[in-house]
Amino acid sequence: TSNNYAVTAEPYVFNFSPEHTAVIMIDMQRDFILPGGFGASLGNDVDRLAATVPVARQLLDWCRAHGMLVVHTKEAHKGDLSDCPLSKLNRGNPTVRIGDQSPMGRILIDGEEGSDFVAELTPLPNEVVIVKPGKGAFYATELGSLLQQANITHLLFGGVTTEVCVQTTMREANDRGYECLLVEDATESYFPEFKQSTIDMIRAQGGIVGWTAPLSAILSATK
Ligand code: TIU
Repeated sequence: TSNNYAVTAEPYVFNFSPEHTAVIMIDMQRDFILPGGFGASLGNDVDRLAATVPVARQLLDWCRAHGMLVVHTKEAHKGDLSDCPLSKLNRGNPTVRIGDQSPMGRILIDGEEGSDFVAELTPLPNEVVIVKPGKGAFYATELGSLLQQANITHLLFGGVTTEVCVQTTMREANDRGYECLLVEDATESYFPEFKQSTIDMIRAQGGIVGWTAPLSAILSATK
């Protein structure tokens, strides 16, 4: 099928067909967005990220209404930490480390309260959840084979944080041949200048990593 939707995007128009497009919502977890979790333990002001939640929800709802494949990722480790490299566990000087107890259970451990998605972005029963040990969603996960089996060629991205897990995953996807668009107001960073730089570098050089556009451009995409 032809790419029958046209989105006004940077650096130029992004064409896609919902049938061959997935939305990938990156790591909209309490551990990054709410106080007392992993993001806060690294010294970040997590309040910045909350504003992106309703926008991310609108993106998901548009994609759901258009029958698209919906993928949610979560950065989370096994309880025994066997999938967490020591380099990641020991990095920096956080107040609490991955696996330690927090007000939302053990930090960044799959199944714990903090590792779960914020309420507004709870996956529907028919949607895909990818648990990933790294920043990129392709590393050590089934995402690549799943997208291949579903005949996906195009990806829309939202989630947190823009320059860490979102950018890493978008670069991984770009190298695998996917046409990628980042929804600018459905993503956020603890550092506003890093978000803007990431958007700038993705769409520089004729779209070296992909496209970016605000949610309004998706909602008003022309057929
Ligand atoms: N620290 C930071 O900005 N992000 C992460 O550690 N993970 C994600 O981006 N999900």
